[in-house]
Amino acid sequence: MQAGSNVTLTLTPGFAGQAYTEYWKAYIDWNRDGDFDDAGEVIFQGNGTSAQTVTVAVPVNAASGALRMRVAMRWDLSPGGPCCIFYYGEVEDYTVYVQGGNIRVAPGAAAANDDQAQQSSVATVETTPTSGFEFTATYPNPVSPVVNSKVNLEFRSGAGETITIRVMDFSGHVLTSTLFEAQIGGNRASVDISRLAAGTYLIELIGTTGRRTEKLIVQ
Ligand SMILES: [Ca+2]
Ligand SMILES: [Ca+2]
Repeated sequence: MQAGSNVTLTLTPGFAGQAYTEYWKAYIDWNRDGDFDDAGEVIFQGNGTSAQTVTVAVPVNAASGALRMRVAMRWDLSPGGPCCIFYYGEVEDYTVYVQGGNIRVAPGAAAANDDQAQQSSVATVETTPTSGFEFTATYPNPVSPVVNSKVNLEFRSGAGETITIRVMDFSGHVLTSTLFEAQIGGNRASVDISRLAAGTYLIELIGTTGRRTEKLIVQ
């Protein structure tokens, strides 16, 4: 999705037998602060027995990179909030990719993101750090080894050199370690996660001028 553009989405209900009236509610965490509560984050509400066509206006100040989209479909009643529990229906999370929005905000800085969204009408550009690294996208994240054996890493590097990419658990145990030839500027690498158990991990980039970690959730 390009920031500032309109994207058309089709939500199609599946029925084992006859069609029922389903109520839909869909969200995108545009500012990537971990909730669907900010202005404009409800992208669709509606109901019907067949497919729903949704026009999504991608905000110009959306965060760039991977964002979470949640689609809830409930029989007979509105699904309520993004974390509502109900019996007849389904909730699915997706990852959408936005380009041309704001510079990606590191997960640890998420709390400040609401404020940043308000001052973000200023155009931003992808920057290359003068040293070390900057993650620009990690996807899919969360990842399921049943579906994807690898996680893609996009990051910017301040140096062209051989770096180490490690996956660690939260106790600091190194589970995998590989070498990667990083270029100055944008890079894309992948990490094999096929043998990781469900849990939360850290992906770490290590070079001579710095290191950077990113949280990875394996489902
Ligand atoms: Ca949000
Ligand atoms: Ca928020």
